Amino acid sequence: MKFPKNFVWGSATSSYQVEGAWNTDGRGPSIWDAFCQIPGKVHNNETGNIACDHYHKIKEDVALMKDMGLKAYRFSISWSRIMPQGRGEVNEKGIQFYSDLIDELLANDIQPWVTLYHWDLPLALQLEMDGWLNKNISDVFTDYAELCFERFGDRVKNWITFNEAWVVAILGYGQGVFAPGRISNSEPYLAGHHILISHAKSVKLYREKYQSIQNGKIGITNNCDWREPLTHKPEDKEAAKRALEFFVSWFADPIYFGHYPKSMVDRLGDRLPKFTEEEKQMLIGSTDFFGLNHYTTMIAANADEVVQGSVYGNGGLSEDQDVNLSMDPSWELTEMKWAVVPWGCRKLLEWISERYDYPDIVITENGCAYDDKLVNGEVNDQKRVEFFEGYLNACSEAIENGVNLTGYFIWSFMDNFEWASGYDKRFGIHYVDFETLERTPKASAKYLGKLIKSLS
Ligand code: PNW
Repeated sequence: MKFPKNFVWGSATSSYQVEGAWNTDGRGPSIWDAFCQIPGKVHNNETGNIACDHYHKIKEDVALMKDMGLKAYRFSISWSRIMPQGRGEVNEKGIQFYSDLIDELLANDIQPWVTLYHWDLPLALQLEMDGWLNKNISDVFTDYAELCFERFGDRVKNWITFNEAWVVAILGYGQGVFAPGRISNSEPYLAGHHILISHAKSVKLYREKYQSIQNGKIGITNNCDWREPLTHKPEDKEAAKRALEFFVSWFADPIYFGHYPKSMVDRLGDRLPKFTEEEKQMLIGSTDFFGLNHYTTMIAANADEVVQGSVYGNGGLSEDQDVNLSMDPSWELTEMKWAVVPWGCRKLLEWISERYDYPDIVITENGCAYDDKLVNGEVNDQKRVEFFEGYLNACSEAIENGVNLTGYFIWSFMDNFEWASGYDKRFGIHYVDFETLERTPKASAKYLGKLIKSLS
């Protein structure tokens, strides 16, 4: 494996998944606090009330990062922890928590990579203005972003506005399996549109007011699986391309080209909103890097009649794409039933590079869930070790083939609240005992630690 000298080796978490302390020190509720209260929405009706109690364990957790030789930690800010109502009043105790975390990271030579929105919208904004369905949310989000730039930007040099707008739109507003639990075939496109505008506005503000003084970078993270055509027939190749467009180009085309992909415009009619000329100009070039979360691969075929697939992993609203998805039965599956296909990662990196003219790409999440067990104080997650070996080899090949991959973040630093799956699915490279909250490095953490040290 070969990686550039200053490659960013990191690991990631998100606020609601790890912090806990849901009502501590003045934090306001988010839509995930509310969603977890609805019986049946989350596995065993679990919540993020305590999660990993990261809120009270930052010294311990940063020490574990340091042990592994990680160069960067990607975490997200809980909007309602620092602005309990989403706007107006600022909660200084919440600010203090993130400020302390940032200082602790820097004291240990670990770069903070901060995501502003990883799905935990302040509940007040859902109730008062209908969340991402209201166009005015872009100004509310930009005020929140400014508070973060103001308070943390002296020390934070890497910002990510949004994590996975696709998940918010499709799982939150299309299929209703994530907060706010809405089911619709048009709201996903409206919510996604407002997220894009919110992204562009906050980037504009950062660039005009903060970037020249603070010298940071700002971008957005989108998620995408690879779609491999079922056959060499042109219609299947088109179908695979269309599936990728409905997945990642939905959000990346506006940011690189100022408009949605033609395949979406053609199929969605009035359900796909339009950007004004001003919004287009604001969107074009509004990211300093291509943030990518990648987990799996599926096979795509042209469809005259669409078979309704699984809830997860369909990209776009499946009925809008005319694509049928399937998996090769020989592929190994993780506990999420996501297939392990390292070459899909390489092909996706190459596809993105070609379409968007070789941008700097940062993999801001890659990882897998397995049914880990703590035995005599150790977790032997050999499958996860092989997963990372495979995907990192694929990344190294992509770099050799001309992809400008500049960083890689392991999802996740530790087992945590895996959204609708609760604590049942373990993605961590550190095992968390959710009774005692004790952390144990898994075999994968040891393997990755050695690898990072040998490569950097
Ligand atoms: C990402 N899908 O979520 C998130 O950024 C993390 O918070 C999460 O824990 C991780 O991946 C593992 O799930 C996704 O349905 C959720 O394709 C669902 C999908 C993709 C990513």
